[in-house]
Amino acid sequence: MTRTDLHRAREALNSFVVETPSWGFADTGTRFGKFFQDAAAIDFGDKVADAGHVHALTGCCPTVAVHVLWDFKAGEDPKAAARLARRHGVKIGAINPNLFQDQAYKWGSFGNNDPKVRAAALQHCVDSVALGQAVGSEYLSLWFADGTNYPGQGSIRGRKHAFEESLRALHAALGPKQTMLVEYKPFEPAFYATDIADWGMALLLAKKAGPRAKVLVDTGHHYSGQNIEQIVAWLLDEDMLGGFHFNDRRYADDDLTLGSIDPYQIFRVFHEIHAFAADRRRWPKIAYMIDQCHNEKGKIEATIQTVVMAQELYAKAALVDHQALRRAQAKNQVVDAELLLKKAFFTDVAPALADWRRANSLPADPLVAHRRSGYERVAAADRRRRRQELGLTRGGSFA
Ligand code: RM4
Ligand code: MN
Ligand code: MN
Repeated sequence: MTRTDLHRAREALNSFVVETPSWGFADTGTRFGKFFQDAAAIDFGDKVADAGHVHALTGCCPTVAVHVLWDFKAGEDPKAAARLARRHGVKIGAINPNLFQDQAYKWGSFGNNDPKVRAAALQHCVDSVALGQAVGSEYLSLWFADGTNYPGQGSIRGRKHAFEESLRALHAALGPKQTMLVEYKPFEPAFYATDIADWGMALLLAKKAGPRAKVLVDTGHHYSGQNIEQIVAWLLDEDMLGGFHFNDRRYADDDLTLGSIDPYQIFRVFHEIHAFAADRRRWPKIAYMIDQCHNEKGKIEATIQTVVMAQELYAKAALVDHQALRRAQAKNQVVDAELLLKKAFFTDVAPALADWRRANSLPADPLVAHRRSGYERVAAADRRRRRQELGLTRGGSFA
């Protein structure tokens, strides 16, 4: 790395934080089964302890996203949860309402044709807004499982209108410092027509909802071959990119470790963000979040691996020479332009990461430090015992 490269990469790392998901530390699985891991988090206390441990080792994960029904018990004081998180060195980040688990949502939540179910779904979201205010969270992160499975099953336009109405009502309930993120997903669990199936639909709905509604891009929620960085560039240009859910995919919504399949894809996404910042001379406000569930890898190891990969790719993307790129683009020098991206992508940013970690009194290699720390062994022994006491010893299955 040149001196300029080192400087650029370090600057980039200084401003990069990524949020871990509480559910990524717990025993989650595939639709067909769940394989318990001794060290997996059992309750919210375990989840924030794990998130705090990841932050202590990586120095760039100060917040943890929560899923309302999985992390909060009815009647519980949310401020107590925020205090617990803080004791472990992290803050509560995005609040994710749950609009898919309850039996009432068989025919959808915001898109349901029963106004009573729509009202209950909206109320749950409004309660989640209040919860967010109580814990000082900036983001309400919305994902809807809504849609239909067969042609003719529902009115596509009718459902669109229902979404417009509820999202507008929800936007009106936001506090002045809150932003709502609208996530899209092409299919699953609805296999014929998901109500918010792509970024165009999410964009339209967010625009209609109000100025503090933005689009959330889950990297796994795209068809194979879709150009995600182009979507990102368009959303940035419209000031409508609110955040990311990071994961990687090979086929569909696989929730694999970020960069495990195609690291260049994530680099290109980061490049669009750096290029936007270079052109506009301002950094867009983006919530970088992880959305991964690991069934085979250790939860903490996979999370650390993800965070380190995100830092590496973000630092690499910071190395693109934007002036040279603009010149090459102006002269249609295709090869030179492409090579500028490739050069940055293939630069070894290890020295910059080492520097940055040293400057922040962090371990040189967070994964190695985690393995040496004994955290997992202690957590496994403690949680194995508690799981036995609670009778949580049987694996879940599909039927
Ligand atoms: C979805 C989507 C959401 C997540 C749920 C559990 O596929 O990615 O973000 O909250 O899964
Ligand atoms: Mn997601
Ligand atoms: Mn997903």
